[in-house]
Amino acid sequence: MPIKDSELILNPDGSVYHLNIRPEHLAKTVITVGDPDRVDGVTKYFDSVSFKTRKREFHTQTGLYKNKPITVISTGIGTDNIDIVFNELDALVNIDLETREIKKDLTALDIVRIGTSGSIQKDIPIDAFLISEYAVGFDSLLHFYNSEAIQNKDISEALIKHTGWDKQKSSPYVVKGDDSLFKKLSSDKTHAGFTATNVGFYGPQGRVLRLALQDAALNDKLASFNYKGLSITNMEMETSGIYGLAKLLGHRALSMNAIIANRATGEFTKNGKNTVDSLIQYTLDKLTE
Ligand code: R1P
Repeated sequence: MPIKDSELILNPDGSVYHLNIRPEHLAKTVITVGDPDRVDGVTKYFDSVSFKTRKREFHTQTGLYKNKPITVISTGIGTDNIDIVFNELDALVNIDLETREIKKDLTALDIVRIGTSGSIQKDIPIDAFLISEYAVGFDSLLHFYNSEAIQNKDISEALIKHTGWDKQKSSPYVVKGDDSLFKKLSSDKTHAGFTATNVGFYGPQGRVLRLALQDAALNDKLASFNYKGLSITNMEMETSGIYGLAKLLGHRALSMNAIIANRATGEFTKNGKNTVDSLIQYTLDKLTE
C-alpha cells in the first residue's frame, strides 16, 4: 500500500517536507549538529561541497571529506526536531518516493551527533570530549512508538526508584548507542558516558532563574545514581531521541559531546568555540581512519 500524501509529505520538487532534500542529496554517513551555523564549521574542513539547502532550522550540506561522502545537517534543539529529521532521513533511503512504497532492501545510515553538553560529574571537566554509550530520555518521544523491545527497562526502573520519579513527568527511557561506532570513535581523548536528554534547558535541567523546581534535588539524585557501575554523566537535549529512532529504524547512531559546562562545579568554558572545533576535527578524522 502506498503511503498517503498526508503521511509522507513531499514538496513540489520531490524533496521531503521539512528537510528539503531529495535522495540523491544524501550521503550514507550523516553528521547532525544542533546549531544551523555549525554546519559550515564542519564542512569548512571538506575537500568539496556539492549540495546546500536550508529550511527553518534544518541546514544541510553534502560533500567529500578525504574522499568520503558525508552529509551534515542541523536539527535545531530538542527531540521533537529529532523525530522530524530521523523520519525524513530514513524516508530518503528506505521509501521509494515515486511509488511511496517501503523498499525491499533497506539501507542503514551511520549518523553521528556533534553537540554541546553540560557535565553533572566533578571529574568530567569542561572542554572534555564525551561519547554517549547510553542515553536516558526524559522527553516522551520514544513512548509514542512501539519501542519496548529496544529499551533498557532494568536501568530506567532502577532510576525511577532512585529518584522517586514524579509520575506527572514522562517516564524515563534508556537506550544504547551503536557499539561499532562507539569503538571506532573512542580513544584516550574521550570519556564514555551515560547521557541524560532533557525536555528543556532551564527547569528540566535543574536551572533556577525565577521559577522554583518541582524537585530541586533531581540533579543531585541523577548524579548519585549508579546501576552496576553505570553513572549518569551529562545533560543535553537530543541523544535519547537519536538513539531510540536510529535503533527502531535500523540505523547506527552515536552522540559526541563537547562538555562546555560543569553543573557540579558551576563552571562554564571560556574556550567553547575551540572545544567544539576540536571535536569536529577529531570526529571527521576518526570517521575516515
Ligand atoms: C542547548 O543550548 C542546545 O545545546 C546542546 C543541547 O543538546 C541543545 O540542543 O546541543 P547543540 O550544541 O548541538 O545544540
